[in-house]
Amino acid sequence: MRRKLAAGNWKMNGTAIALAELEALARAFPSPSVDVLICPPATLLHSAAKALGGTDIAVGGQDCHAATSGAHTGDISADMLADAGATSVILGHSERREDHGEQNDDIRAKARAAMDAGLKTVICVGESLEQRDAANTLDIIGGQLSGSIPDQSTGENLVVAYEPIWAIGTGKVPTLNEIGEVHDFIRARLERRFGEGVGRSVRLLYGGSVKPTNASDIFAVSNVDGALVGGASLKAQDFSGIIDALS
Ligand code: 3PY
Repeated sequence: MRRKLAAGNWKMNGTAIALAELEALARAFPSPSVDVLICPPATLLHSAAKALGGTDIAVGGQDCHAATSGAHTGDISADMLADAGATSVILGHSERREDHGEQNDDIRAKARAAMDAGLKTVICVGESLEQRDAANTLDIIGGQLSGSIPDQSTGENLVVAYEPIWAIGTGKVPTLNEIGEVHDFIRARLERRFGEGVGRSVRLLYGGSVKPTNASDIFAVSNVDGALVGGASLKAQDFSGIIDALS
């Protein structure tokens, strides 16, 4: 039985003031049956981990470097994330693939480093609108899965997030059938590569314009084990509505 997971991706939003929202979320935390993860910007990791210490809400990073240390100005290693209190890291978000030219190989190397540091990884995959319109969605997702996910993955250290690029921050959401088709495909690919035991234990999140108003319908789709939430995770009230829909 896979535990449900609600993960909030704050992206490049949030100052110390936003921590008050986190504390409100911790107070409003509606369900012990759902795992909750907040990924604030790196500047807030340490204070978020401190503010949420003793609650059931975990804290994660939004990226890490593939090396453990060294001359990489501006970068953060997986060990540093763990040192700041993170237990997870998002990798391969389409905004990083786009803004930083990250390729599947880079993401796999980062994921290896994160897993070696004891972090859980949330590896993102998703197609663009052009790719969907050209009926290439499953080919693209298949390539991202085989290229980005390391061999050492297990149900403990890997979560896969399906985020169609055209649904991120646009308010557009795929149909429930489209979500189900991709999630079933990801599950089948994981089972084929890692065997049924591991393949069935990896949690699959849907991400892209998830809100309290559409969350219940999305969570009823087969092989959807939770959500990677953008803007709605910045407001305690909205995020706890999404957590509620998972409970
Ligand atoms: C979104 O929903 O905007 C996201 O990109 C979550 O990662």
